[in-house]
Amino acid sequence: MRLRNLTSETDLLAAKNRYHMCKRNFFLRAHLLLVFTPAYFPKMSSTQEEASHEINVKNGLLLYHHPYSYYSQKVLMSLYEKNLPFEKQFINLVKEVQYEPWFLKLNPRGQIPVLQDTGKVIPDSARIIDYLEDNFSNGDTPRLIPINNPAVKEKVLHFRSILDPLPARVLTIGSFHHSELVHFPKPPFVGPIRSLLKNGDKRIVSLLKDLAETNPDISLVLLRKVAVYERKSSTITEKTEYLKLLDQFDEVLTEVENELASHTGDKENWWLCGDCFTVADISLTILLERLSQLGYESRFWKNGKRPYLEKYYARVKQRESYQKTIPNMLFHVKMFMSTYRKHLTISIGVGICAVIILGGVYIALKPEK
Ligand SMILES: N[C@@H](CCC(=O)N[C@@H](CS)C(=O)NCC(=O)O)C(=O)O
Repeated sequence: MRLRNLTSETDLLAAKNRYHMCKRNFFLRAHLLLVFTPAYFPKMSSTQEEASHEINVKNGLLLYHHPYSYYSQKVLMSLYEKNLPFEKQFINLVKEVQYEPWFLKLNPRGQIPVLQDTGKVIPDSARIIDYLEDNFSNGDTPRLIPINNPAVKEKVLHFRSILDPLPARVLTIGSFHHSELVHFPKPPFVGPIRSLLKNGDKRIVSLLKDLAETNPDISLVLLRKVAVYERKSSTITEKTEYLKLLDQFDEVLTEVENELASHTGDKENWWLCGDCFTVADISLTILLERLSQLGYESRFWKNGKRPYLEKYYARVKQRESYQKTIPNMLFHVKMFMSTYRKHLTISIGVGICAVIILGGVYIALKPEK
């Protein structure tokens, strides 16, 4: 009996100890979690390559870019297609790094992409692609504009001339104003990014006007950019005008579809203009990618609307250059966490605090057995 009592007293003591240990561990773990939460958010060291905010003079090719930028993607895909070694410097458009004085020295328009070839600076995607074509087209670096076949070259230049002027920015921002026109937009054009970009133009116009005042040497370039933003603003916001713009995309894609449909027999495996992948294919790929990300696949090619285009898009996604250029889901997650690091840390911190307080109250008030 006494032994049994002793055992039950020891059990009681052990249970009490376990209960207090548990309580201490709970607070210790919660505290550690709270302290180290920010460390779990990657700083994008490998993907985002946070800019050093200065001109980076190095030997070789250096591309100032953003992985989501339409025009940067064209250059990236060209560099990968040509197997050229190059370095990248991330320009954070969200933080408006493109308007910092050091970057305006590189490109007074405050736009990416910009290529630096040791001391030479080349802005504008089309100019960069032509520069690469003129200066790096031998051995392992294939031509993206064929020179030996005049008929193919003419076709490449024609498709480039109708694809390149399609206004990607207006298409993109307009889709956020008329979201009833799109179906299932994909990352990165989901969630808070949509409202960030939708409302970004007004802020950029006033920033450009301020910059033009403080930088008289480049004010003409900056004010010209303001004029373009203001001229395009009704196409973005007015639905009838925006629909007319979508018609322009339709017209171009119909011409592309007809060309692809004509590739029969031994031309079955052709790309847009011939058996070689060219700059016209790069322009088309990046356009299809953007339309898909915005949620326009069913409007422009899915459900039997343009079957050849649909097949082409599925095929081009298999190319290594596409996979290296277009960010994947893991990248989107990292980018999102990095952009909204502060907000996420605060929300999770608040959440954990609430759990600690409620957990503490529960444990403290729970009657001891
Ligand atoms: N014509 C230029 C257009 C470049 C362009 O519009 N870049 C966008 C990113 S896709 C940009 O830098 N936007 C930032 C801004 O204008 O503030 C090209 O082909 O490179």
